[in-house]
Amino acid sequence: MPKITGARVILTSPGRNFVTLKIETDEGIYGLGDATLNGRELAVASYLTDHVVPCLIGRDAHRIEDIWQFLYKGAYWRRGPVTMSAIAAVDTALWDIKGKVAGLPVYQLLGGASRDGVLVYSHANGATLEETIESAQRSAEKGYKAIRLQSGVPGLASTYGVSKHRDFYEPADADLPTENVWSTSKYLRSVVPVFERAREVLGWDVHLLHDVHHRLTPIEAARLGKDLEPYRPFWIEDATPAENQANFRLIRQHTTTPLAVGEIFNSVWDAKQLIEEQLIDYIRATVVHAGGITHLRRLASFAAMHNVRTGCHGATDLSPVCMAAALHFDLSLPNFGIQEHMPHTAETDAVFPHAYTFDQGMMHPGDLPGLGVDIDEELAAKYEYKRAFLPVNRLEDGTMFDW
Ligand code: GCO
Ligand code: MG
Repeated sequence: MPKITGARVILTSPGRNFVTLKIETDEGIYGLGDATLNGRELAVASYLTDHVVPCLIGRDAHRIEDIWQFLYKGAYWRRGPVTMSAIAAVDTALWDIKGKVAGLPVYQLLGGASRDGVLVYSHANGATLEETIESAQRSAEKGYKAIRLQSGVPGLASTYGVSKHRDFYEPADADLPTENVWSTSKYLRSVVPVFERAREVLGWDVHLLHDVHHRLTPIEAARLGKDLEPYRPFWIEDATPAENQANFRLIRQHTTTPLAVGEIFNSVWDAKQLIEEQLIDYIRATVVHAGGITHLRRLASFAAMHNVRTGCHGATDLSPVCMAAALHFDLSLPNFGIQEHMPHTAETDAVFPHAYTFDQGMMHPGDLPGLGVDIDEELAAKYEYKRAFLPVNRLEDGTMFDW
């Protein structure tokens, strides 16, 4: 059995911050886990270093389930993004180790491939409708079969999903939170024309998606879902905040547009009612924020019983270590739906060399033992952690709103 001899947190910022846990064993084999919680990185780093790592030393690295239960039940304070991201990092690193010891890619340990590749969607964005359509065309040219459309809203200076950079979207952009201004009525008027134009230009063979980013009330979301029906969106994402899961009942009563939610969920309990009552079609929780591969598998199995498929979050703040883990999970899962893919910058890819590949709108985790992703520690050390917050959102009259 590989015995855990050490574990440490590596902070690096190749263009954006990443927190990575490296677990070492007496057999010289190590594993990696992503622990990045955007805008709150140091909280997870401290949770790991101060409260988790001391409990890992000397344990059998093969006992993934037992270590998961130890960290979850043993803390007494269950759930929450900080705790669950820390547990996820340990869990992911242990799956990496198990794969390396077995000489098998992690997806083989999860039951083997259920499909040839993983369907991914890109993030197409622009300050105007025309720019968004151009960005979507670039995605289609790259081979994406599914494209999420995010456009600037006429009359609003800036909004979620619209990048300052042509090819990379990075919302955590400031030492103190940037303030955006929001108007639901302006936004609601702006979405349908984007879909209308996208269907004219891109046709009907591509899946189109849209992220509402938790900014509508249930009845507003119901109206948007209904208005978009003629354009057959693949889904609308985070239509309304989901702390109150019953919110989705109202949306469901009014529209056949598929609903996706869950990128900020960290436990199966966050989605229990949503899944049991079949109020959603896709669950978007991901490896790093929802307790690792072990917990996400549990969530996905529960979802499968209720016709809910997965659509894991995959923005740039989820490191290549998380992306690799997600791809192994996606490839193996019977009720996989789709995977988000926002490419990382060349600086990030150089710090995290990886085996996963993209081809014609599909990704594959590769066949290296373990996760197939590494960290170049020397290079990582050159990029010092830099505080970076996500923006906040206010209504035009100054009221604090959902970002
Ligand atoms: C997405 C997300 C992101 C988040 C970001 C927060 O669907 O890709 O909504 O853009 O805002 O990951 O850290
Ligand atoms: Mg989103």
